[in-house]
Amino acid sequence: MRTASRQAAAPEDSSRLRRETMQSAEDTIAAIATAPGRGGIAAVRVSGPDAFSIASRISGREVSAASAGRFFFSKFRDASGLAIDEGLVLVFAAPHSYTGEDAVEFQGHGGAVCPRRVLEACLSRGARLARRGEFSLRAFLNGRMALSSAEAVLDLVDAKTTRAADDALSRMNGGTAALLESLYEEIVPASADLEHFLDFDENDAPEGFDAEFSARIGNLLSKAREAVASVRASAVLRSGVSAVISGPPNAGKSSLLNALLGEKRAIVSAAAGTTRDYIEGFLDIDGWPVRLADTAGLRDDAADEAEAAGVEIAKSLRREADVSIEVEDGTAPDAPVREQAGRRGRPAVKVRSKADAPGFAPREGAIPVSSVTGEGLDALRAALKKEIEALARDPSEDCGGFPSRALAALDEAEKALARAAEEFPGECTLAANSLRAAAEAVGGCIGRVWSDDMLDKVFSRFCVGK
Ligand SMILES: Nc1nc2c(ncn2[C@@H]2O[C@H](COP(=O)(O)OP(=O)(O)OP(=O)(O)O)[C@@H](O)[C@H]2O)c(=O)[nH]1
Ligand SMILES: [Mg+2]
Repeated sequence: MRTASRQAAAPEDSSRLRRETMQSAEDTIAAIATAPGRGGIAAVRVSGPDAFSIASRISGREVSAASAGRFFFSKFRDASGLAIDEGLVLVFAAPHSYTGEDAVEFQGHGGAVCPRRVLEACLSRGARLARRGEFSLRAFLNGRMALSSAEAVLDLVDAKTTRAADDALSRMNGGTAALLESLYEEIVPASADLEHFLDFDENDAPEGFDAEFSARIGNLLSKAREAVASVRASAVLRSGVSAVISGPPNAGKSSLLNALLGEKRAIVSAAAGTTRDYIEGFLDIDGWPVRLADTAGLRDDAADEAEAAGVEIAKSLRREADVSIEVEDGTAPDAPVREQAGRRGRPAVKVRSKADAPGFAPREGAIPVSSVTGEGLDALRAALKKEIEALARDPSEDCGGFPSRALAALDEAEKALARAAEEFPGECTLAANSLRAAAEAVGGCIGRVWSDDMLDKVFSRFCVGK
């Protein structure tokens, strides 16, 4: 996935951010926590040392640590005593709040005016407007949240499909760490058993060990592969997939975009060269978030400068696409095929359009689709899903730095386990080294030390008192 957004900050950046925040942790911050626009309720969050005194002044009731975990109904008043809204005041005392600081949430009416007035009332009483992500940053700095969880919170808010939200929620709750932890917990005893086995003379080696241990390595390897796939899938869910529809003019590209989106987004006309600017829409393919783009028809003899520019954009989008969808006119006898793989070098998904039209002729390898009757759309969605799943598994895929440490550790462990599977039982000492490498890779990422854990495992075999 190409994603420039929210890559891990360079160390110096994060330490600067940390310094700034540490200096300003004396500040009380406030922000509207709900989305702007019409809505039943809106929440204004306040966090920091003055949160309770600000809440006391806005609600006219004494708010203190003693009110923690409670809520009450109240009018909200500005500095001049004017009632600006009314609703619930929720009180959280440090460290049991989202940020780990004293915090208050005002739940008032939604819309454009009320939440802004409540926020202004907080600011006029000494709070400062929170910077982007500052509540979560404070939660992280106060040890309320791991960095990977803080990042997952943003992903949860940004998630565009249920599946992406579920994934972010699981990462927020330490899903990736749990995955690494459980893999590590299995590699270390295997590693200890193999070391132990190496100590035996060939003759008194336990019966059947080879077959059993081979199966065990095989198990570990498939577990590591699953973990890698799951982390890669997280990266794809997070950044989404770009799919680009291209093909000759009049092939039915814009009609296909509209049919897939279920709305008339792009102009359709019988004239060739209708689409010039590219048109994007959002598609949910079995939970995978997809940005789908319709582009200008590819031809060398564009009618004018604008169309020629559109053709250039189409070519470059097609080159950069995660998934390329090529539409050919199913009623044109020998439509020129201009195949071009997407940036991953995988072949395009080919669509033969106008399957309902009288002159339609199918072609091997191209999905027959009618944007008029909807025929073939399910088959196309299934083909897209397959492509995205392949993309999610692709080890050469750049995951935009996310979550790079876990992924690098898992990749390394997977390689080491694959080596161990080859080496055992022929080269037991090498296999033991490979298992050790796998354990160290995963352990390093979750702050566990192989040698300590290994000693525990080995000594736990001794009797008490030995
Ligand atoms: N019968 C039938 N006609 C279709 C279908 N899809 C597109 N057409 C017709 O084909 C013509 C071209 O459709 P568009 O969707 O505008 O084609 P396009 O590939 O976007 O064309 P450009 O933007 O000019 O490159 C229009 O007259 C459509 O009504 C289809 O599935 N069935
Ligand atoms: Mg078009």
